[in-house]
Amino acid sequence: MRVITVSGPPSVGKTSVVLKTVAGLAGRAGPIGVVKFDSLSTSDDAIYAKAGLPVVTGLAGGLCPDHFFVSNIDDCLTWAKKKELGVLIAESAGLCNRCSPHIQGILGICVVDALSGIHTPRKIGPMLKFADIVVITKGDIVSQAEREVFAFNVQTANPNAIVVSFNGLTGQGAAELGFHLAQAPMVEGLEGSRLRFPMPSAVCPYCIGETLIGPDHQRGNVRKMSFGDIAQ
Ligand SMILES: Nc1nc2c(ncn2[C@@H]2O[C@H](COP(=O)(O)OP(=O)(O)OP(=O)(O)O)[C@@H](O)[C@H]2O)c(=O)[nH]1
Ligand SMILES: [Zn+2]
Ligand SMILES: [Zn+2]
Repeated sequence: MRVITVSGPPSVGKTSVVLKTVAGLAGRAGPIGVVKFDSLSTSDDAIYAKAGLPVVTGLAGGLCPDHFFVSNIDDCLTWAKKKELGVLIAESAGLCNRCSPHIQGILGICVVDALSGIHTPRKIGPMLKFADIVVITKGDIVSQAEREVFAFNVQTANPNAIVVSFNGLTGQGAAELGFHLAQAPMVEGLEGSRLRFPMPSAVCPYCIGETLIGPDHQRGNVRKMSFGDIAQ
């Protein structure tokens, strides 16, 4: 089975990119299914189901969606095998710019939109830096100059990435992305595979339920800001 991770900030066009690309594959890589990871809620499952794709949803709740992803992705492969899928696409909304779902030996795609501002590519972190392919959507609603600077900044943040411009409304770019998807590496399971980036554990008092503010309540993994020459 081929496994592909598609990550990116909310509403950049991940689902649109997946649906347009999959439609162009016309079964070349076997039946395709999707697992959608999000934090609190999603309606993507209904959209994928309407397109005839088997889909399962994982909501991370209080956890970082990428930590939740890596704790569950192997079970998703088991599900996909039972469904006899040829391709499993894992769509995850990257809400935490410190983490990333990309796994060694698995095709990793990061979707960003050109609307998000030309400095965004270097703010996104490992989700973009460690992707094999960076897809840029919504180029249709920015100027030519912004499109070019944005693409340049993406390539600077991740010099090894294949950068694909994609229009999620028309499907322009789907043939190019489909070509790469159809060649994604085959994997049997992920037991023993490694993430490309060690995710920060970030267990601070507020991660474990603290709500009170002030130094008496900030024990453990707390990092304080520096205010230059103004003593605190
Ligand atoms: N103009 C324009 N709109 C786009 C493009 N790609 C996607 N959209 C629109 O952007 C909105 C969000 O698209 P989705 O595909 O749902 O985005 P997503 O990243 O899957 O969203 P979440 O999974 O909810 O985080 C929709 O209204 C799409 O029609 C594009 O290239 N150009
Ligand atoms: Zn989506
Ligand atoms: Zn995280």
